Amino acid sequence: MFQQVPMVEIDGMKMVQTRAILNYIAGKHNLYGKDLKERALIDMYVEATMDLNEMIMHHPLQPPEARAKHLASIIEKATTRYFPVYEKALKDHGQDFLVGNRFSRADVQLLETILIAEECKPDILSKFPVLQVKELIALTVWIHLYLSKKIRFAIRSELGGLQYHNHPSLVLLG
Ligand SMILES: N[C@@H](CCC(=O)N[C@@H](CS)C(=O)NCC(=O)O)C(=O)O
Repeated sequence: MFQQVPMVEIDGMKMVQTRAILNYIAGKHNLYGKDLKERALIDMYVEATMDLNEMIMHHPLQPPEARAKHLASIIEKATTRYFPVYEKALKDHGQDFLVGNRFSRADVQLLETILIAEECKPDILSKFPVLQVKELIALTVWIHLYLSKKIRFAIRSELGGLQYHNHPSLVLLG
């Protein structure tokens, strides 16, 4: 539509715009809260993780002399602004999932952000024990889902063979 990727063919549509795609998949698979308030909270959590993702994605585009400062700023924001919110939310309500005591789009996005942030600093979760456990559980479930033949096939066929089939968000397509 706008001559851009990502583009996902799904349910007879050619969808573009990352957020539109992810919102559709989340709605379709019941991962977007039970009411408008849960959806709003999920959106807030998701948008915040995307803010951090964007900072990380822009890192390689920084001029060499600015990279160390930029990386320090990413780590500082991750550990003082973003991760404490998720750690506290999970700790306070004592549930396994961020919103409504059930798996949602916010949990998927948080896992993706944690994995990307760990590429910047492998021990970035060292002060976040609840997030460490959450990551471990999510990865176990994800690997289990991914290794199931049915899911791998579904992802490949829906994405027409694109190489994105091992992305955490896309495992949900199965
Ligand atoms: N807002 C869009 C941005 C998509 C975008 O910037 N795609 C880039 C690749 S990551 C692209 O297709 N660039 C080629 C172009 O704009 O001509 C989204 O979230 O999907």
